[in-house]
Amino acid sequence: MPVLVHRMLVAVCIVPLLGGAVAGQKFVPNYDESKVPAYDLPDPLQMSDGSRVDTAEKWTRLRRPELLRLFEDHVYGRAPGRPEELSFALRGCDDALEGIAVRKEIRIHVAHGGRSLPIDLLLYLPKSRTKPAPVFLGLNFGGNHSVCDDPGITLSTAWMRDRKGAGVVDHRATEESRGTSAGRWQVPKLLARGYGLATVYYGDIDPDYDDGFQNGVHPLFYAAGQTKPAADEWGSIGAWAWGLSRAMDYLVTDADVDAKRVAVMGHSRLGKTALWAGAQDERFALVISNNSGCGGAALSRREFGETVGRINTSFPHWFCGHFKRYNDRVNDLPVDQHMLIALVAPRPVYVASAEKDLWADPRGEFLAAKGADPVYRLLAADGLAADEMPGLEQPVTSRIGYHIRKGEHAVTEYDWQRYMDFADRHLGR
Ligand code: GTR
Repeated sequence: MPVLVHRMLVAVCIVPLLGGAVAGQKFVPNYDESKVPAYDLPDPLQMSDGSRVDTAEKWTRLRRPELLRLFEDHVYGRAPGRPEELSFALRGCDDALEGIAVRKEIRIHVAHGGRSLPIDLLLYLPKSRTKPAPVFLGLNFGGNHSVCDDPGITLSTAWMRDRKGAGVVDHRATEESRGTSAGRWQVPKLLARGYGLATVYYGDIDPDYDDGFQNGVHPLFYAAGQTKPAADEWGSIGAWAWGLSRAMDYLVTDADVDAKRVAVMGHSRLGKTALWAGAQDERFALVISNNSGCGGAALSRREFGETVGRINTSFPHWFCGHFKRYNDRVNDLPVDQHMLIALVAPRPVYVASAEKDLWADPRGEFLAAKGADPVYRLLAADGLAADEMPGLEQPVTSRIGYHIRKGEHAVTEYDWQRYMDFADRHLGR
């Protein structure tokens, strides 16, 4: 039934530039709902051989693995599992933030194939906790020291994108960059509600630029003579998601963390990453996509705002080589992003949009959440309790959660309050 609902509309005229990959032509995003092309969404409850998935058992044994393979083969690429060597060194454990927090810094040491990579995890826990704390885990854009105004956090020395007003000079963080993303993380508010925060700078796992996969984690796993990932192997989003699982490998060893209540959260490209990590790694008890858009929570087939063709052109390193096949024929993709959300089922998942973030296609994010509903109904008898897109700041808090807030592409305190409410409700306090 919901598939029919999505058999949306109907545009007589489809602008030829929508795919964005026509050489030499400027990409013009479509922001007109009446120009969204007609499309059929693939059915998450139909196997590739055409048979129906009508039991939870068939979903878990056959369809879920099939869908994971399809996303690996066509979208994010296949990632390796745990590396040959994985160890954790506690580099600091101190009271912080005027006594409301314990701050730990952990170096995750990853080694494989004779090469190694350090990944630095920052963990805040509520000082007042009386038992292991539930934790939000997310990758950050600006270095661990950017998430909170805390002089005790080690300043990242890794390469970073130059970001205006973020205290980054010649691709390196300076003291001025401390706390520049504090509004995006709301650490004191999280602690006050009893949650911890675990975070890793995403560039520790793979620096976010297209260098042909010579730096970051990819080379650790090259076979003899291999110089870049094969067309069905991981790009950067696959690598960042892999890094989230390594952070989880640490969290399950920390007795101060309630590892059964770890929520993985991410914004934008890191929201795409959080969804892919949560889809694959069932240790994440809850998954949150904040304004993740194309290649995240938004339906690719709508070609509203950013498109597959456009994202593969601007960011050729994010997805696997095979994803580029679909630049101009998105309807041939064997999956769409509602199926990625469905892979989180039956665990709670939250999709958040922002009114002015049209590039990320808020309606496409809502429709993808809705498209995952039949899988949740089959497994959990609860899905998305909304047939229509809700109004601004009217959160839907069923097992698939959704809101659209006022404002721009960002993570705000409003978003965090909803995520904490959602975690309180679905993970228990
Ligand atoms: C944009 C990109 C989006 C989104 C965003 C971000 O440039 O087109 O897909 O990922 O970056 O991560 O901030």
